[in-house]
Amino acid sequence: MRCTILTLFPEMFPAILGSSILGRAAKRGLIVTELVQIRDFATDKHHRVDDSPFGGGPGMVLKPDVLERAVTRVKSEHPGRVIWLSPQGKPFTQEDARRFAAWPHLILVCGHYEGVDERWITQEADEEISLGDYVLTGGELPAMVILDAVARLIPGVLGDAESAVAESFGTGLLDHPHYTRPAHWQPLRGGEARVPPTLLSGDHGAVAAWRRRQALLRTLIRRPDLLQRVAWNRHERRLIEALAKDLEAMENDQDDSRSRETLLHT
Ligand code: 4GS
Repeated sequence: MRCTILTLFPEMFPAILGSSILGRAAKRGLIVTELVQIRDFATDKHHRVDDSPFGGGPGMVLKPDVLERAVTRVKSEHPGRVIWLSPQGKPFTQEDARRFAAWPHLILVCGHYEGVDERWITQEADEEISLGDYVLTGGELPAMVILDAVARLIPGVLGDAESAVAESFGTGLLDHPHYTRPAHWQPLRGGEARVPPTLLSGDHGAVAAWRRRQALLRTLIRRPDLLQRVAWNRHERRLIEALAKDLEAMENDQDDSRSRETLLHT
């Protein structure tokens, strides 16, 4: 897979692209990343990439013609789809990561200042994507996040041990809790320290069932919105409804001093 990133700050990328799993994927040729300096496509002698907004007001706006020239050069070498990163875009999800992983060439364009001339988005961007409801200083971190989420879905990028982790959000649920040695840990500050006994039982069926229930419970409590997105089978639907009923009963029981999250450790 090829990914081209258009940015005013290409020096922000090498540490991320060259380290860990992304670095290994690049060395193996599984992903090819190209950084393009937007400023190289300015035509005036001061290499201006931005200008003041029509209508007045503070801040600067990226010039549409400069980005157009940059994207045209990139596409002339390898046709691809253009993603503009901004808080006005569609919130990025794992489903988008799966979609982008199937494209041969992903072109990510990082904004700065107040943004870009809206006509460029209309003319040149195939999609506008947001990393979340907060304001960053530039689109570089969102581009790195998207590339990271996409790269790990490309066959061969993850090793076997890492692939197991791909299961968690792939199911549409939050991950279940994890525990490791020591089985008996005495935290200096006190508090919950027990490993759920099922995980120590050696009963693989019981462990799988416990994890599934925990993942469902956590999702119900923390992110019920996620449950709407997936087409559950009849068995799963019944399990979700039973757990939701348990939760509701706990909430209605005034004498039950346990928090809902306590269910997660039983
Ligand atoms: C995001 C975001 C962002 C918006 C870039 C203000 C500089 C900044 N980009 N998801 N101008 N959230 N961009 O905050 O994608």
